[in-house]
Amino acid sequence: MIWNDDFETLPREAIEALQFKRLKQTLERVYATVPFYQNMFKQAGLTPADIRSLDDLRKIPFTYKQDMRDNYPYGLFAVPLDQIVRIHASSGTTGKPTVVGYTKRDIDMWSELMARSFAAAGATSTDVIHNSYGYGLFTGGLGAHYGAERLGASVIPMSGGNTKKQMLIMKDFGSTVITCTPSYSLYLAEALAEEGIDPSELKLRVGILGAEPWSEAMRAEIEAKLGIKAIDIYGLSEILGPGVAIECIEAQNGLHIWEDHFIPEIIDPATGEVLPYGEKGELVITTITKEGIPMIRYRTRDITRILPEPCICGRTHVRLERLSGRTDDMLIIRGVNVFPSQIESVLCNIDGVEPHYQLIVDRDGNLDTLEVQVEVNEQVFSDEIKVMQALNNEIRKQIKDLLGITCKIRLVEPKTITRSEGKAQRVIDRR
Ligand code: DLL
Repeated sequence: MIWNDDFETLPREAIEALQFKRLKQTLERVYATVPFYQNMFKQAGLTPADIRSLDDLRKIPFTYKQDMRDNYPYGLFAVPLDQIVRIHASSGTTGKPTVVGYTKRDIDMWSELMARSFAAAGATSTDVIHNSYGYGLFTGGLGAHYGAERLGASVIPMSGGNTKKQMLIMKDFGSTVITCTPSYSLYLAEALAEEGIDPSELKLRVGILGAEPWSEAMRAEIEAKLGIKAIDIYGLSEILGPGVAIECIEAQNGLHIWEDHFIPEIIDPATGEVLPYGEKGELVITTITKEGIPMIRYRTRDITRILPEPCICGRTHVRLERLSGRTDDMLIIRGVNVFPSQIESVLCNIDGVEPHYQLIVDRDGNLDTLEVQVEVNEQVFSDEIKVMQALNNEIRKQIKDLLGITCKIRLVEPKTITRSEGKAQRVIDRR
């Protein structure tokens, strides 16, 4: 169902006109209120008046996560603190968290975009939405919660953890939609199987999964194991939280990015050059309606391409191809660029292994080494050693064929790789 026909099906020219109008307002506002942006414009020899078309956006320098750190905690806020009604933060792996603030209108806009996203995923006011994204500083829990309420659905604020209780509630309360990370949905599928609960005994029909990279092959696993449609949702706290882009249930092919609120660009991460639609590169996003902390040309570090072709669902907003990973998660193994999601695709398509894996990167002298640890299923585990050996060779060969690198495969016992309740940690880099 289309939640907001007026905006979601706007013709291209109307989207662009609206984007330009909102961009100008945003630029004028940040120039007037945020010293960081004022400096940035001055250093580039620009004022907001120099931006005369959408194309002129590329004259403006990029902003980076580091800029948020340098202005920690509130330096990039464009309104005084008394207008901020909510603060979230993302932990990140190094240093201080990045802090974001929302005005009342921002929360309203976010709820609206999340409701819109839920509707695109096929959820309606009759659904019971089981929200297993973590509540707290992470944007997943509250972001999905407010959106589900706006949709008019019945939301169960589960948060992460306590899988036994999650299962009980899911069954007894008749949850129809689950919101969580793809890795947690698999964990749940496994836990249900252990409890002897067949997914057909549940009312679950859709999973709205995101917050970490996953592959098409992983989607097939999740859909088969839980008997649901799995929908990919994207977002990041710096830009909003969940609800920046989502797949529609009609096509399940590419994530519509809500262009009446965000301007996406794809750039070459090495040179910063803007790439044409269809080419793969780093996603850069400009927010054009956010008040608390507007972001101009923010380097997301996420790798994707923009798919401008019309979609069968009738929405006119361009789609992002499934995100293949982050520039900073990309492993460089002996000169070859490897995304964990590529290895995941290989593993998910091989019989006998489970979609639970971890990549151990190390250095032996000057050589990078990659060990793929993956769980085998009970059947293979109890089989003869030669079955394991054949499987090992098969995985090694398929990875070599796909990526051109030789890696070590370690088949591990079922249920030995740590399960995640939030974002899965796929890579352990010991270099
Ligand atoms: O993960 C917001 C979110 C919550 C999105 C719930 C979807 C659902 P952060 O913690 O700031 O925010 O992490 C953002 O996670 O830059 C991507 O690298 C990654 N990411 C998020 N969604 C996807 C996805 C939330 N669907 C970072 N596919 C982003 C791949 C994703 N990566």
